[in-house]
Amino acid sequence: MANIISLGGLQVASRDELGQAMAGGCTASSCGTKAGPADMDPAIWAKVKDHPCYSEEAHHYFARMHVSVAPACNIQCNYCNRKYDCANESRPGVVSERLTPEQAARKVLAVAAEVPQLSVLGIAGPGDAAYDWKKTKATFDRVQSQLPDIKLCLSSNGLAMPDHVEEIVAMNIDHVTLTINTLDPEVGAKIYPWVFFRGKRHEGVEGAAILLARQMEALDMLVARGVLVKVNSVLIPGINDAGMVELNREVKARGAFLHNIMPLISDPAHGTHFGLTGQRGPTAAELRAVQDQCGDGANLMKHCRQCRADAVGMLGEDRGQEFTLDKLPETIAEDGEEKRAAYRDWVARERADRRAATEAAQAEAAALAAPPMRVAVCTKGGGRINQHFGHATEFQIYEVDASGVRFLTHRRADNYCVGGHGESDRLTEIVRTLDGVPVVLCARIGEGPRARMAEAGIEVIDACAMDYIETALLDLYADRNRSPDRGALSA
Ligand code: CLF
Ligand code: SF4
Repeated sequence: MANIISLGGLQVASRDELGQAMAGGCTASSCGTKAGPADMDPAIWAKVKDHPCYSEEAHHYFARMHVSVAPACNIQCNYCNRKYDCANESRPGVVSERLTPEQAARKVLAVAAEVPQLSVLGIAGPGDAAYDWKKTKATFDRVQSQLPDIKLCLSSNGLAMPDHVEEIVAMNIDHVTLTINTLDPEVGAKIYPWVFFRGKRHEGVEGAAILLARQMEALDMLVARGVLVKVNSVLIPGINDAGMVELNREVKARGAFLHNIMPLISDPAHGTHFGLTGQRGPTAAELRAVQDQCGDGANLMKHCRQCRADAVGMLGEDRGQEFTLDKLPETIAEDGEEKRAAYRDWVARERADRRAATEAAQAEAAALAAPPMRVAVCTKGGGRINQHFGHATEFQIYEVDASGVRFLTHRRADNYCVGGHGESDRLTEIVRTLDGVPVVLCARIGEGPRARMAEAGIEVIDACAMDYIETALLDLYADRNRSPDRGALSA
């Protein structure tokens, strides 16, 4: 019987068919990501290549899932209301399903059987995975014994982390996120009203000083043992923004693998201290400015989606509602491991093809001397331009010039349906979302929306449908700067 592999609505009958289906009619390919196997130690590449958060390239191919099993927390953050998801690694607003370790393991098995892209299980709140360690460990132990190919990942405020580093290493957990918002206890006191440490509650600057010292201890211990540490920082205007560059330098000096500077999400409806007292989050421009200032610091993560604590799927999507406890099947399909192995084989071939094609396109673009171009891309994953403009819920923003292609950020846009109710409003919102980005590449667009976008000064091109993102961008850049008639990619 044919080996059916389901890829988010796409069903193909074998590894080769999977490759062909994803490749579509593409003639070009690419992958210009800096963080590839040529840029890092092979042992580190082996740890990050399938992790959608630790490798920008991997986020095009691999999915993560979170389970919420560790609700207890040992600190209070002013951006958190524990009735909601943990703001360290999730978007506040909706209560997650709290699971026992047994329930969580069942859910992971069910997802792994259905989603061949799944490569990582994370525990990321609400609560602290290191403080509520027994439940975290029980969950990871169960999953590891049944799904040894799934990587384990956890996120913590760091206070309890030094007590568990040896176990984390013994359990082969390669990825730990520490949320560190400042180096300064005075600033920390404005973020953390209290911490609970060694059986005692500590408030204000004293509590913040304990937390910050433990965070640095945890970072040092993990790095010394070869665990890849990502530092998350919540950017809070007027509170910790002035110290973010210094924090970036410090965590880089201590060996953090990535630094993820995330915007504060604050709303009175979330019931958080910051929400209720009117503390605002940063604008996109403020976030970008801080990230730009950190340009020479620790590698910055720019593709974070601030996931929910029960998120399932690729980073740009959330299939969590398909896998709530009540929807889990009685019997788990047995061919999940085979499907995941087939998918990984295909990704390895695809990556090699993409790199070779990018090198060729890059060679041509390298000879040109022109200003950088910003381009928005509609993609469903796989590193390709494979999404209809009307189905895009977010745009990935890239910059391309003679030195190559750089991913800048993603910008969210409401789901927009061609010909549907409110089309005009949605297009207006998309135009606003794409401020400063004059070109969009997508798989298809209707003539009406294309004309409307053109009126707003944004050119939408669907002539490179199914091409690899980087190759299409390099070809576009070369066409625009080589040819006075603006090149063959114009539709
Ligand atoms: Fe989850 Fe975090 Fe692991 Fe990723 S999320 S525990 S490192 S598997 Fe990723 Fe989500 Fe951003 Fe976190 S996109 S919020 S960085
Ligand atoms: Fe909330 Fe997470 Fe902070 Fe604990 S560490 S208070 S769960 S945001």
